[in-house]
Amino acid sequence: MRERKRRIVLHVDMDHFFTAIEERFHPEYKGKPVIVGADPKEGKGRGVVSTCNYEARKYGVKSGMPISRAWKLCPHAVYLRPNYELYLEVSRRIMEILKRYGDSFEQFGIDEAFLDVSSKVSDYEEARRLAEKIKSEIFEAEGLTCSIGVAPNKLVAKIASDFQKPDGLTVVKEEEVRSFLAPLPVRKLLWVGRKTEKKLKDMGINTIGDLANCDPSLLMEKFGAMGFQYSLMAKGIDDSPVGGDFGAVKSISRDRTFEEDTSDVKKVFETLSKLAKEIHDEVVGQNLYFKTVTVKVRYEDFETHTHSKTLPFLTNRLEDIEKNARRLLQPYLESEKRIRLVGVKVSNLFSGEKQKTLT
Ligand code: TTP
Ligand code: MG
Repeated sequence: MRERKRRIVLHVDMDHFFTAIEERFHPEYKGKPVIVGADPKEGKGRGVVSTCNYEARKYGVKSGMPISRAWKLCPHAVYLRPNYELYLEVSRRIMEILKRYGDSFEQFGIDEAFLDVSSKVSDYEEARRLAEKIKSEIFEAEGLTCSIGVAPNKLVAKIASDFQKPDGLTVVKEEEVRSFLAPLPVRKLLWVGRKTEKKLKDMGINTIGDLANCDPSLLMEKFGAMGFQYSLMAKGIDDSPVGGDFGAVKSISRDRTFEEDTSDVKKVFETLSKLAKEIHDEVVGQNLYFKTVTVKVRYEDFETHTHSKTLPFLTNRLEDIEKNARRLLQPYLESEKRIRLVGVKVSNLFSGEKQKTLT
């Protein structure tokens, strides 16, 4: 059997990123629950929580939850609207720090990155010290904490960074991978969404350990080729390179819930343009190119549709987001029903650095 090259990979994830930045610029918020997201309007607000700090999480508040629900759980929190420009600026500076530490580097979302440090350290003890150094450098430069996972690959490093949040550092050596993953719920694996989780549960598979012990051919019967992939993931096997594509999950999206359900086409298109602009800022800020544009629409009765177009070329232009989003949304505006929410997403992302080597 071909021997796999030994690797050491770090995954860095900033702690409660948006609220941590807000706290840093407003020390008076420290110790209080802080929530960044839509305007709660005394519980009547629409839209969702972007993120919240760990004080707010104690009350059960979570990313993606309706802001009205957050208000019920924690009315005395500090509620703030997001300031994406500021968050992107801080993100950019942190990524500059991280880049210097790896043989290769891959940003993953606004506040996460992978680093391959295989040639920089000779063992896991040295890797742990390097991770500590990175944590203190980010803290000194930005006053923010992060959590780091150290492991033989991206899959395990990502799960490890989440293991002792906030301000955590979890090292999983090669020989510890199976026992580290075994007790965790299957949902911790990237790609295992709610639907897959449910199907696995019906098969009596709850933990990653259960999944690892399941006959791969049984999984393939149920999930096709993906079943084999699940089996490998559950065993902690992942050869994907840092800086390579980590699958089709990478995307940038924004959505907006209207103050009141609307049939006003002009208003919907204006909102769509605003979302396109926000996404474009992030695309350019992260030096990315995209191929696929998706729109989402939710009607007043919560019926939800998404519709995508994959372009024949890579682009980073605002007009390619905006025009395609409009075109994709158009048919949904002909419905009798009023619209509650619209969203835009770009996916099939490629980094500009790679793009340069292609052309
Ligand atoms: P995450 O890293 O998922 O969350 P977090 O950094 O707030 O908290 P944690 O300590 O658990 O890592 O996302 C990073 C930022 O992305 C987050 O601060 C806000 C934004 N975000 C949204 O706007 N909507 C979402 O649904 C999620 C999950 C994140
Ligand atoms: Mg984070």
